[in-house]
Amino acid sequence: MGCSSSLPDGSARRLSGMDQDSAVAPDAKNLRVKLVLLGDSGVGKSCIVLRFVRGQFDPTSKVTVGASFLSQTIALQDSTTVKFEIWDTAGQERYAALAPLYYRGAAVAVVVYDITSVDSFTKAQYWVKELQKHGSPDIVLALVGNKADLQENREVSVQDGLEYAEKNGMFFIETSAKTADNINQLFEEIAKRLPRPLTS
Ligand SMILES: Nc1nc2c(ncn2[C@@H]2O[C@H](COP(=O)(O)OP(=O)(O)O)[C@@H](O)[C@H]2O)c(=O)[nH]1
Ligand SMILES: [Mg+2]
Repeated sequence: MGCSSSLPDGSARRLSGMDQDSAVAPDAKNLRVKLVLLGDSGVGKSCIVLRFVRGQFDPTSKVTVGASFLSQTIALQDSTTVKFEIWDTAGQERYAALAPLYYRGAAVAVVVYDITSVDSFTKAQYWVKELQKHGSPDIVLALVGNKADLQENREVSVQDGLEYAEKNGMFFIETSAKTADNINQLFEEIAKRLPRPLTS
């Protein structure tokens, strides 16, 4: 069971290929960025996307089938707009060899773990290393501890997440796709950290 961010009503565009090129578009005021989510299956990646794009949380929805692609635009205080083209996996996270196809050209990678699973935190560190080795050199990396609503089952401390992120030059935040806690903040903070193209 999991969130499906690939909904059949047309707002989620499905693409058959996974190799679309898109870094930051060359317009200083209207940025367009490819954002990928990485992390263990079940940590809540699809739910985070669905919460951000639709404002919904549906714990009973079906598992995503096929790579899905959703977009959401936000406006920053300096009147810049950022259009996130969000790539959600359909479980390709299980196949490490396929991952480079998925994160190629990504301007942003959001590495997600579940605060109730130390194994998922270990897996997140694997993805960070992978992205440092093979991702775009100026990629913006965010580390997200999701399911922050499940405090009583916590296995990964805030401190551990924060320290790891700081050591690796990442932005860190804990979220809950269920309660919507920090979901918009996650994307706003990423938007602020994007490299801006030079204006001519
Ligand atoms: N309590 C809680 N459950 C969550 C949260 N986010 C996702 N889940 C649940 O975790 C499971 C996996 O979520 P999903 O988004 O499919 O994970 P993915 O495999 O990483 O895409 C589902 O049963 C969700 O209902 C959250 O923030 N809090
Ligand atoms: Mg998913």
